[in-house]
Amino acid sequence: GKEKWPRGEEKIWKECSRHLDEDVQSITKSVVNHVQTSLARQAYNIDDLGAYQAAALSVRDNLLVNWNDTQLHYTRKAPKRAYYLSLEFLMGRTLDNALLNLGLKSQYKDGIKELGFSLEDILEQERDAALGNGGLGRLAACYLDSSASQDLPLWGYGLRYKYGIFQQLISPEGNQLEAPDPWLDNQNPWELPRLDVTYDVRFYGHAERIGETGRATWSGGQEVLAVAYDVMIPGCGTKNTNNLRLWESKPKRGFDLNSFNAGNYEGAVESSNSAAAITSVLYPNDHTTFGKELRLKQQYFWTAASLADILRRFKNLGKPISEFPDFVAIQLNDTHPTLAIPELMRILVDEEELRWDKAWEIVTNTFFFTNHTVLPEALEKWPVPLLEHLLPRRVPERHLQIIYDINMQFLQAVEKKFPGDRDRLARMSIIEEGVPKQVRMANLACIGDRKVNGVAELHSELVRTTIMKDFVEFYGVSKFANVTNGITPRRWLDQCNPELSTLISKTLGIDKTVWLKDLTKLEGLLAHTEDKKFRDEWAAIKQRNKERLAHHVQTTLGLTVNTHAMFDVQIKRLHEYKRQTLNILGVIHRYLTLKAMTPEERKKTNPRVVFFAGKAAPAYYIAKLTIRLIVNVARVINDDPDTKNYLSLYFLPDYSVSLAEVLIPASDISQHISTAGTEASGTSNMKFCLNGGLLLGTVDGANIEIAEEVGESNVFFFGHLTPAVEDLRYQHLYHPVPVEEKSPALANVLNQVSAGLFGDGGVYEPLLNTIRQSDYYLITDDFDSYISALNMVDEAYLDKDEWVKKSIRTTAKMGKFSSDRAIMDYAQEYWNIEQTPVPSS
Ligand code: KOT
Repeated sequence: GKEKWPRGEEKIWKECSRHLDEDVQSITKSVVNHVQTSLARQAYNIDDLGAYQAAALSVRDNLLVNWNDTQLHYTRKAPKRAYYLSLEFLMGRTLDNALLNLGLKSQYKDGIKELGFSLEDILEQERDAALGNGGLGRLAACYLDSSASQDLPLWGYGLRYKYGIFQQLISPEGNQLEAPDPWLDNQNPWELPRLDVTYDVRFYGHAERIGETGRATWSGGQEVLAVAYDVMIPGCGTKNTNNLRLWESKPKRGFDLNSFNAGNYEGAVESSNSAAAITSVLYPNDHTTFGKELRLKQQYFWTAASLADILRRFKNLGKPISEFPDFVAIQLNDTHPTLAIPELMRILVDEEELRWDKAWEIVTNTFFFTNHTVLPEALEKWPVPLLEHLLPRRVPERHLQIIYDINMQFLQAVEKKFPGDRDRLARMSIIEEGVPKQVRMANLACIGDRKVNGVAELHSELVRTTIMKDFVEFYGVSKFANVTNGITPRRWLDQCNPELSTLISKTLGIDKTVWLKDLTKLEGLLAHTEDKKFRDEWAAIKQRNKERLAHHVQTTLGLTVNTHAMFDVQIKRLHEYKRQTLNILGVIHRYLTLKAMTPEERKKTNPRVVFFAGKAAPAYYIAKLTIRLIVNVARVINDDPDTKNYLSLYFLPDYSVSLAEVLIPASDISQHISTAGTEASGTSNMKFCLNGGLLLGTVDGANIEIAEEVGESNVFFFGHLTPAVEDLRYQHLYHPVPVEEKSPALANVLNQVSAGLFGDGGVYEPLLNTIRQSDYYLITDDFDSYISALNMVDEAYLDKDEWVKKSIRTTAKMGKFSSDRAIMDYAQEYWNIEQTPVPSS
């Protein structure tokens, strides 16, 4: 018979159901309740950390109400869903964002105050969830926020790393040191362990066929369990609360009792350690691939578990498998999850017993692929022997065989279209010949996907004309599109710059939840640029944000920052293509120029404070040397009584999402100065401009589209353009011109560094030689133009009133760069999913 549902009295279930705590009184009650029952503490022994934990648990209870309603609603309505597969989700802190999105910030502020704490202080207790390296991971986090805010049925899938991006320390000599980031040490209130949601994932081993059945048994190798942890993603101004499912690896069977009983204790726990190792740490490399076995294990473990979970959810709908692409769209964040393509083929052919062609049609209608870089060294390739060794061979070498089969069919089609073009076949093949052979993941991702997109107009064009050129000729251009990146204005304006948010709401005369969800409304600010009082308020907020940053530097580093100077900021991963070197050499040039001036002349200059922050990949020697140079230049110039009022320099250690939230609102000018054509998009450029900071940059990535929106007169552009880059590199190789001739100013700077002005010059030779020799990133070509751009910035800054107008105009025109626009673009143009708002009950 049919089971009675709910069990017990429906009335009692309903009456006892939890609702949002919306008044201050029930909020304080729930916080105190968590202090006593969840933390087992009391009023007399609770500190800021405890108060944070209790408040977080109470907010989590509220999130859960919405999360449950949302998941139930999605299940009942059964809309098509999208899944965002990303190895990185750089979330930062959660409490403040949850309060904003639940609309409970002021109530919690009051409630916390009644209990004797300040909300600002307890927010500071939270550790960042730093499960990402930089732009790619932060983009994934912004997209989750926007998907919930736009009521889109989207889940994220990633890994629950025990250790996030390393903590950066700076040694007395100025070297970067790395320490682990044990972010889960004081329990994470934002995740729900789903210890019952598990999947088996197998590595290594081999298969034997059972008789004539075609089925196979698997033996040997390693069996690992994927356990789900769910992270709630609240939307702004909506009940919709999406899910981020992170997998943790565990040994399948605890440990091996046989070895244990035989007295081999170490052997008994060894395999259990190796299972746990899979999700133990985020790889800290950005824009490089290392071919490490553990990284490949992470990728397979995560894609296999995610696909199994997605398939199980689809099967609950009771639809035929042929309708899979009508209910499921999967976005691959770069090539890292590309093994999902052969894995889905394996499931469809081996387990669902579909014919190859039918399975391939499903696969190529399900997946979508975003490329985030055209730098050749960042394109993933895996050695065939490594794949062969690692993947479970249920039927001998199943995944590789599938990859080979995909490749064969594809190359036959290419041959048909371009008969006899062997070079083309070699370039387009998934397998790169060589010793060893390698699997080109971007080729596989392109072939197995519905659409490929870049992340800004210029970048998407470069994808079409460089790395995917052959594929455009084969498939036609419509498969290759653009979705310019975006950022969430909730975190990157309202949370990080609450005063500016309040001023904007007041000036526009609308509630913030309205313009935060339709960012083009910011254009309304343009009508107020001539209002002196408004401009003064605007400038005063920038000033207070500078003071907040100065206070942060004072309390963390013990250094006093001149808040009357212009704040000039470059914060991002350290990489040669991002050209922090250009910036630091420019600082040295400015220092030398100031030194050569009389005291009277110096007084007429524009005082400047330069901030750097960013991590270098632990094995990236040149990037680490750049940090060392910055730190040592800072030491010298901050101490020089002749110049220190006019120029100072800070390297802020351990850059993070939370540090960005303090730095960005305080910037007058920020630098995005990559060699043209190398920065796919950049997203911090958008964050600075949204907060009224002006942009100094090259004609690259999203800088171009920002300038299109705010007008070229409001940005400072310099440097060679993308089409010139290839030529210049050619000249460097075949017609080298000494730096002395190209830029005497730069030559002088390099010589001063060599000569030891900032300590042992010899240390920096390898870095200086990258510039003197091949200069792949065109420092010598762009230096003079960079210096003139800096001078233009100074000149513009001296006209304070005009500067503030530029600042307002910049913020006003940033509507395009909301991640809400970007996520709706993916939803409509790619995934074909619909907004599915949860009715407010
Ligand atoms: C890292 C490793 C391999 C391939 C690509 C990457 C990568 C690219 N990591 N971060 N990116 C950045 O992605 C951002 C979001 O799209 C862009 O704004 C930025 O320009 C990329 O450098």
